[in-house]
Amino acid sequence: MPDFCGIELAHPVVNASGTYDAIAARKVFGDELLQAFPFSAFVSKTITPEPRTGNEPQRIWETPAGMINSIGLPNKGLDGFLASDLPQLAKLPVPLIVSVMATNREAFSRLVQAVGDRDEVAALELNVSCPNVHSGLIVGENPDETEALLEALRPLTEKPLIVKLTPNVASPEAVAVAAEEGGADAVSLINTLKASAIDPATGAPALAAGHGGLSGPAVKPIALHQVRVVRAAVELPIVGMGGISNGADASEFLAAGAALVAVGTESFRDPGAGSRIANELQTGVSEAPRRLAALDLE
Ligand code: RRO
Repeated sequence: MPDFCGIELAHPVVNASGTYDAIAARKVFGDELLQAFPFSAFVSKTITPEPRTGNEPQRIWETPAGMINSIGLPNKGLDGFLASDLPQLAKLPVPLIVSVMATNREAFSRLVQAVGDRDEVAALELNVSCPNVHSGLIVGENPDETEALLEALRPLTEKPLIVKLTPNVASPEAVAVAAEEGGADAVSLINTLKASAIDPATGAPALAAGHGGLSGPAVKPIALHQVRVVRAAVELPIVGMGGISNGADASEFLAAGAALVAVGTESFRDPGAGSRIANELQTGVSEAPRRLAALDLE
């Protein structure tokens, strides 16, 4: 049984924030979902202080071995989350991690204080790495900003603070060190890689926002590399993610130094991926990786 920042988990597989809507899933699958919840902890979609409608469609575009999203952080805002989503998420049979994001330190503080005060919440993830919100500075791209943010937030709650790192920097390990020095309890990585697609039918950008973030098997080697360099730089536990679609992928992240793994894009294809991957990890048997069979790679 993994112990993650003092939270006991039944297995090491959680969801990547924003990739599994547990409230919608419960409506579709009914209470059966509560008996066979696919993840050992649930990480919420990121919330912001005020409600947001998100970006115009097209917001998702499939790519070879992955997808690009430009969702733009739609959410009910802090008050809507506390009143409407939190009571439903609290019924899930696993610990709840709430992902929060704001564009300045005061608003971040308000979120951390309000969410951290709730008994239903086991830990908070600080999303300092969303590629799809045009707020000027992305805090997580700058080690000094990251450390200063953590120093401001650390005293506001005793709950574990997990910092979600961006892959869109030359040295993610420098940001991880800054998070550790600022008082973070864990880091999670990777968020999505900045990416674009052109719709071949129109010759125009495929996503209404023009660009988005790439996830899925295509990003796995990059994610594994970043987990390795962050592992070498900090003592903090790591939640590793990026293109995990079976138990073999998950075990590579654990071997690279992650304490937990998160499943994101694969849940769009297989909503039960979390339990399948946890089971594959335990048995050591997962489906063979898909290969580029036409290429002679010897
Ligand atoms: O909502 C999004 O567009 C989004 C977020 Br907040 C994030 O952190 N990562 C991502 O790929 N998309």
